[in-house]
Amino acid sequence: MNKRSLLREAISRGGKLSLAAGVHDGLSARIAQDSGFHVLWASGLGISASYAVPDDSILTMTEFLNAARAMNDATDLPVLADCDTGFGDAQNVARMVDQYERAGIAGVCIEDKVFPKRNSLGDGSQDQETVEGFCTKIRTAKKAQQTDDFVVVARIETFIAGGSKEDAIRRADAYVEAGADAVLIHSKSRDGREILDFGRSWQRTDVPLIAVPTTYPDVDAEQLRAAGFSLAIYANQALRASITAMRQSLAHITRHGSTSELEGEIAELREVFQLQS
Ligand code: SPV
Ligand code: MG
Repeated sequence: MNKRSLLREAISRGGKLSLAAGVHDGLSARIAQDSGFHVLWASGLGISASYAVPDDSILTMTEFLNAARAMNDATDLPVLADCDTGFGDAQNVARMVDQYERAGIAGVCIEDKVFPKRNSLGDGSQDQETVEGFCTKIRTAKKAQQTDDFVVVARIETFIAGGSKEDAIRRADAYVEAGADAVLIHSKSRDGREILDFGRSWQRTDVPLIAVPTTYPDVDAEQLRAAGFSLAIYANQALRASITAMRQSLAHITRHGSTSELEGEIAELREVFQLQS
């Protein structure tokens, strides 16, 4: 099965929940594959963090694409690439689809914010794209794709913007009508109730539904599945785990002036070589 079909299969609804890992390079992609994930999320936050720049439309499309390509080349898993706003207007979306599809990326996700976007979980507010403006982007993306099974995910930022469930449902229906293959409903609520409520209320049970359980960690996979979600994206846990591990190990060296006690705690070189092979 090609990777586009693998992604379609992973996100398809039918009572199961697939898991995506947010990764930022080939190495993290391989570790996600070894850990049993079904899909790789080429995280804009993760890739931006790997350059130590904000996730605020700072990197270019080419920089994001190169990172997604490294993940794709390093694994057998399908990559769903976080493409922010599509890196500009509808014209940018057309080129983005052309380039990502040529690179073998299985699908792209675009979000209904205006360019330049800011990370959804930060403090600042951000204008949402008009429904019609975003539908134009989706129609453009679907027209630009060359293979039938390339996946275009529409991401709704209504809850991030403080909007209502009714607005989110209206947008979901419009985006599907415009051709979106799946809907990602984002939220930064602490309890995840608005997400579960959306999942239970949205009538289009034939369209894949995706959640990003970052700020509501107490909502587990089973609750998401029962509410109708077919993919959960654990978008930044690998990145955050690596930051903690690097900080602890490097601080140990400057504190102790030796690695003798650290050796047992960090990956052996043999494991590094194995991940590279
Ligand atoms: C990302 O991983 O870049 C995402 C998810 O888009 S979030 O950071 O929650 O916006
Ligand atoms: Mg992102």
